[in-house]
Amino acid sequence: MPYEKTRHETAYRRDRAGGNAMTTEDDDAREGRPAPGIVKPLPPELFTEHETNAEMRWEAMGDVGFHVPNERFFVRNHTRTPIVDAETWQLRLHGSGLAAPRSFGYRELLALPSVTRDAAIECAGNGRSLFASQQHRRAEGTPWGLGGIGVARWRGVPLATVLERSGLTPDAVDVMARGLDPVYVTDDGVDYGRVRRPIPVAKAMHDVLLAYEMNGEPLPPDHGHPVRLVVPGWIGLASIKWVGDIEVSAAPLFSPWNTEFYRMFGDAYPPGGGPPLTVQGVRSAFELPWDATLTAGRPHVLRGRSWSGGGRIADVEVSLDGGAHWQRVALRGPNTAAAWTRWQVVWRPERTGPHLLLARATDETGAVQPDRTPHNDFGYLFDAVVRHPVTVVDG
Ligand SMILES: Nc1nc2c(c(=O)[nH]1)N[C@H]1C(S)=C(S)[C@@H](COP(=O)(O)O)O[C@H]1N2
Ligand SMILES: [Mo]
Repeated sequence: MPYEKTRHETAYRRDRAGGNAMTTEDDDAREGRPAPGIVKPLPPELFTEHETNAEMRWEAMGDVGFHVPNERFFVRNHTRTPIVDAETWQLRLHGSGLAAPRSFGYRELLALPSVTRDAAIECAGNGRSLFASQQHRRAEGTPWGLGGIGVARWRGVPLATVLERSGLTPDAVDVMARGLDPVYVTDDGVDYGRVRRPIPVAKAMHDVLLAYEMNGEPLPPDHGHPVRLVVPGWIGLASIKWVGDIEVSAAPLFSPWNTEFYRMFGDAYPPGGGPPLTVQGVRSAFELPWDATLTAGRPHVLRGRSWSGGGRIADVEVSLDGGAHWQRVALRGPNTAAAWTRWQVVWRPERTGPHLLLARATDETGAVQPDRTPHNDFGYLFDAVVRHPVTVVDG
């Protein structure tokens, strides 16, 4: 077992135990709050809480359009949401990949040319609990169902603009944003420092945003106020919230989040682990409760969504009989790369009892959801076709 893995597991244990770096004062301030460190209310009909994190409930998505409203968007915090004053906040850029250090204030950023784009943020651990429930081999970490995803309309400044105005040098290779949330400390006292993770300069220059608006509003505290990265198509971790500084380097950068965490470890992977995770896989979900109850002998409109970090969704097939027969379903509304697309199918169940509903998406690169995801110790990137259980009862 590699050394990194042991430390990683410890970190996750601490994570599940309710975060870290919280003083007694913080604990007091937390009273009456929905989840440790999350500011917004988390009504149980909309969210499932996992310690410092809040998962969106798919069964509550029926009345949600293409964009998930800010108050319904999932939250993934390593520690807790900090309250950052935008007026005094400064974004500091520094490192060997820049001509000289440079700072930007909030108003300065707002005054730069902005872009708006729809993109998903999805946790690399989304679907992790299915390793246990569907593949009978559990994985370490927050037991997300499929609700560790949301799509929003982000507005902000291209990271490329800010890098160029900071004198990006031709030999820059890595760009690492660092959050202003409390440092991540494990039970046994390992201090990982602030949440940070490098991305290659090519990605940083291509389509990454320094976002200050989410669905037309200033970023809410839980989602990175005043400014976060939005890294389209990549694992959610890359989209660092509450950005305080950005290191731009002429040499590769490392942090625990690209060495110990967010890489593949396990028997299907090289002994030292796979490369740092980047692009998200293909996934689908029904907008139904897990173990939903449906009435026999009448039509039900089943709705769902499919998405991929690799591009637009090309095709979605659904099986309403546990995988024996498949039908192509109609895609509805926008179909945006690195966001998602919606679909629906009408089902008129006749037989009462348990049924399994399956949805399988293919993206424009030809990537298709497999029947099984090779296991990895930390349960990242579960992309297998999900077998969604429902029970049909007499009407
Ligand atoms: N500073 C900071 N940025 C962060 C995190 C964090 O804990 N601290 N969590 C990351 C992870 S793992 C995910 S999945 C996304 C979640 O974004 P959301 O909470 O806005 O949904 O934020 C990422 N950015
Ligand atoms: Mo994540």
